[in-house]
Amino acid sequence: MRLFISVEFPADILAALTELQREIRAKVERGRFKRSENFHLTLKFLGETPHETLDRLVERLSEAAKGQQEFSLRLGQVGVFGARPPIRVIWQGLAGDTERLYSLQQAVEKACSAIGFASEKRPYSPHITLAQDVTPLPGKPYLPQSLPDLPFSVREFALVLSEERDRKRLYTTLHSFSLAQK
Ligand code: 2AM
Repeated sequence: MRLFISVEFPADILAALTELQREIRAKVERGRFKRSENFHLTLKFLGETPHETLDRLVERLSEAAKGQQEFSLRLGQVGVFGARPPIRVIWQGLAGDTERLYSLQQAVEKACSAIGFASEKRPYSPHITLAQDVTPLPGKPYLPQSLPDLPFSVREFALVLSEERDRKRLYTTLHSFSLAQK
């Protein structure tokens, strides 16, 4: 099973991300645009995982969640990875209580490495992928200029199954983990 761990968004954030994606789409020649129901913030990518690891993983993640408090985020800057066309990723960044986000990511990382998942070597770079392999129009700015100021609460995170079905990427939440209340 191909798995990852992520934070999911409320409907107003999904709508704002969809609107940003629509704006970008209208300003570029082409690109791959993530389906809006698939927007999420990855905390850890686990990759192919044996079924028998699932119980231990859920147990460790439940413990990690209990030690982390709910917090608030909002949408931050839009940026790119791999700026030379075709642009590898256009992403939406996060602002707000990012200290707690980093703390949560580290707790998740620790829980996973305790049961044998390889630790991520690269520094955590929280982002929401909006588009990939984007060819911009020559001389035309493609990043949105203004951003909605929408705070949202992070009260849980999810263990997600990633599958390819009918040539579409399908994400299914297998388990949600509630954070400690403030
Ligand atoms: P991305 O948004 O930058 O593509 C499911 O694939 C999620 O795990 C995506 O959000 C993806 O990030 C993230 N991810 C992190 N490392 C990955 C990897 N090595 N392969 C695929 N996805 C990865």
